[in-house]
Amino acid sequence: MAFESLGERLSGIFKKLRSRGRLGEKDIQEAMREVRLALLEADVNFKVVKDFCARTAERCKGADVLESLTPGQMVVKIVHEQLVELMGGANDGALKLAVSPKPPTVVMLAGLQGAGKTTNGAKLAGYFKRQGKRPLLVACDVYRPAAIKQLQVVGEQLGVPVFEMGQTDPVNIAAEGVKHAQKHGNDLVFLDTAGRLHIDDTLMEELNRIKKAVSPNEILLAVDAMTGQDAVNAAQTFNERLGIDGILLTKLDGDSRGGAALSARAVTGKPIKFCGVGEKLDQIEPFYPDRMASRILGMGDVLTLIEKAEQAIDLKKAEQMEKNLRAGRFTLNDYLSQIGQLRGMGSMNDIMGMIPGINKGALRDAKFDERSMNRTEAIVLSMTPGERENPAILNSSRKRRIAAGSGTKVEDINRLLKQFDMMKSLAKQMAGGKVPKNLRGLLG
Ligand SMILES: Nc1nc2c(ncn2[C@@H]2O[C@H](COP(=O)(O)OP(=O)(O)OP(=O)(O)O)[C@@H](O)[C@H]2O)c(=O)[nH]1
Ligand SMILES: [Mg+2]
Repeated sequence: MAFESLGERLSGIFKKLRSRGRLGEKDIQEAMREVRLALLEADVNFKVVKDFCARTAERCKGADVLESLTPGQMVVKIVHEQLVELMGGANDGALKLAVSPKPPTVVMLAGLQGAGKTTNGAKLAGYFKRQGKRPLLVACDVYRPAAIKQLQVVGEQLGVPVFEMGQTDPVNIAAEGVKHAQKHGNDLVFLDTAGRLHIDDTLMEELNRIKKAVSPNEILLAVDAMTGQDAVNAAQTFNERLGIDGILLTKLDGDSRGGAALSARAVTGKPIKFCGVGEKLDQIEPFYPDRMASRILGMGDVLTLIEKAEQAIDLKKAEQMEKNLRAGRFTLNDYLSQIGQLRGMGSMNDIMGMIPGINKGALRDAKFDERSMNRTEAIVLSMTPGERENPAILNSSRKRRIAAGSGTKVEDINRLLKQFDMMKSLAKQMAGGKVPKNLRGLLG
C-alpha cells in the first residue's frame, strides 16, 4: 500500500516524542525537522512540505496539551489534523459529484497517458450504477482502436452501455454521446478522453473543445499515485489550462511513496474525490481525508485513544480537580468523578491495550483491575455527600451501612480509605509542584 514507509518513519518520530513527559520548543523543532525529512523522502512537493511544517510547528507551540494526553500524543493529534487539512479538510472528503439540474450529469475524465482514466471512469460508472444511476460511457479516445475496445470490454463487465462512433472527431462524439444519453434515459455520462505521455497543445486544445461543446458538470483529473512529482506538475498544468473540478487518485494500492497524492490537492487546490485502490472494477472508493491521514500515520489505535479521551474528559472538571489537588483538597467526590471519566473512555484494559508498547499479555497483572474499580465506585456511591467530603466521620456503624449498601465488606471500605489517604498525602507533596498530566497516577 502506498504511504507505508512514510507511516513507518512518522511512527518512529512520534514514538520518541511520546515517551517524553514534557515537550520543549527544542523537542518540537527537532521533531518537525524529522517530519520534514520524512515527507520529502516520501516525495511530497517541497513547497507543500515547507508550509505543512511551518503550520504544524505553529499549532504545536500554541496548543494547550489536553489534560488526558501526553505532549507527544498531542503532537500526533496536531500532525493528524494538519494532514487532514492538507488533503482537503474533514468535510472535503467523500464529496459528491456535482449534479446537473437537467440530466444527464456529464463527467469528463482527463489525465496523462496510463493515469487510469478508462478503467477508473468505468469503475465510477459501476459505482454509481450500484447506487441506482443509469450511467453511459462515451469513447472519446479515438487515437487507438484498442482504446474503444478497452472501454467496451470494461463496460460489458459492469453492465454499463458504451457509446462510440469509431475513430471520428472526439468533440463530436462527446456531443452526440450526451444527446444519446438524453434520448435513452442515461442520467450520468462519463467521457473517456485520450491521454498523452506529456502535456502538449494538441491535447489541451482538444480537451478544451470537448469542454466547450458539452459543458461538463465535472472535470475529473486522473492522477496516478505511483508517479511522484511529475504527476503533481501535470495536475497543476491541467488545472491551469483546462480547469479541473476534482482529482481521481488512482493506483493507491501500489507501493508508491505517496507524496504525489499528498501534494496534488495542495498544489491544485482541488479536492480529491475518489481513489482507485486496485485493478478490479469494483476497487474504487470515495476519498476521506481523515481516514487517509490516520492510515498514513499508521496509528489508528493512538488516534482512537485520543478521540475517546477528548470525548470523555470534561476539561473544566479536570481543571477544577487539578486545583483541588494542588490545594490538598482532593475528596472522594473527585475520586468518583475520575472513575466516571475513565469509565467513559471504555474498558480500562481496552485503553491500556491501545497504548503502543504495552504488552497485552502483561495487562492481566496490571493494577487497572476493572472489578476493583467497580467496587470502589459502588462504595463511594453508597456514602452520603457529607461522608464523601469528609471521610473522617466514617465510624464503624456508618461503614457497616455503606458495606451493606454497596455489597462489599467493611475491610473493602477500610482498604479504599487507606488508598485514598495515601493518594491525598501524595497530592499534598505535589501541591505547588507538578501534577501528573494524565490520570494514571491517580488510580493508585
Ligand atoms: N493497481 C491498480 N491499477 C490500476 C488502477 N487504476 C488503473 N490501473 C491500471 O493502470 C493501467 C492504465 O489504466 P487505464 O485506465 O488504461 O489508463 P488511461 O488513463 O485510460 O490510459 P490511456 O488511455 O492510455 O491514456 C491499467 O493496466 C489499469 O488496470 C488502480 O487503482 N490500481
Ligand atoms: Mg484510456
